[in-house]
Amino acid sequence: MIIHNISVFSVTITEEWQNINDYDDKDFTLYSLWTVPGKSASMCANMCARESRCLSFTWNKFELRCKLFSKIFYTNPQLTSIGNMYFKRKDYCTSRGYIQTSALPQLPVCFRVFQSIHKHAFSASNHCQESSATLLRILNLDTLMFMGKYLKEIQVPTDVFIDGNDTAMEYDWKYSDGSDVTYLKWAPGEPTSLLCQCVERCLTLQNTILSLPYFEGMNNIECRIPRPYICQLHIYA
Ligand SMILES: [Ca+2]
Repeated sequence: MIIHNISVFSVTITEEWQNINDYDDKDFTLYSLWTVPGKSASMCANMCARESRCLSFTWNKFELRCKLFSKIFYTNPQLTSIGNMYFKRKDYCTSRGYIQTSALPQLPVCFRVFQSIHKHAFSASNHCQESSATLLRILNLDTLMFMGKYLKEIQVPTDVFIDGNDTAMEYDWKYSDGSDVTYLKWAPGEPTSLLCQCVERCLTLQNTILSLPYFEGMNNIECRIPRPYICQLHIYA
């Protein structure tokens, strides 16, 4: 893969060229914001920089057109499109105060732990949404293990809220937008509410047991008790 640097007028767009001659932007239609004529990559960059939803774009040097997208793509170049140069916003995750994992092994995760501010589950979810984020959605074992290790490193002393609740129907876990939770990896003995004899309808990463550092998976827990929480920006596709 040949990576070139290219100068664009906007400082918020990465000058990154990802083997673009082979890039097929038809794969990205789902996240397309709009398609407009553009005489240069710089013109596209300036349009993208003025639109907060725009995270990346392609410029087709033969058709002289810009396609703007609401995601940053991690995909393999295809052989079906000629002349597309792909650009993405530079360090978008970290510039927002978030942390970007490496690919895990699919897409990176852009997350931020709010450790000192404790909120109850729905207030935490609202706080994430103020930044166009959601509570963290863990989609696979790699992400779960990464987050467990990270929470240990920063010494979070209690369970932390992630996205998911079964408030509508017990054991029918939904994300905050109402869609199905697709991956659940319970800590041993969970989900249960035997210890607290209470109603536990919100999802956490279990981080301590009897005040001892511990990590083994997810826990259902009371929604109304303020806790640390993790937000996630869904910027990769
Ligand atoms: Ca529980």
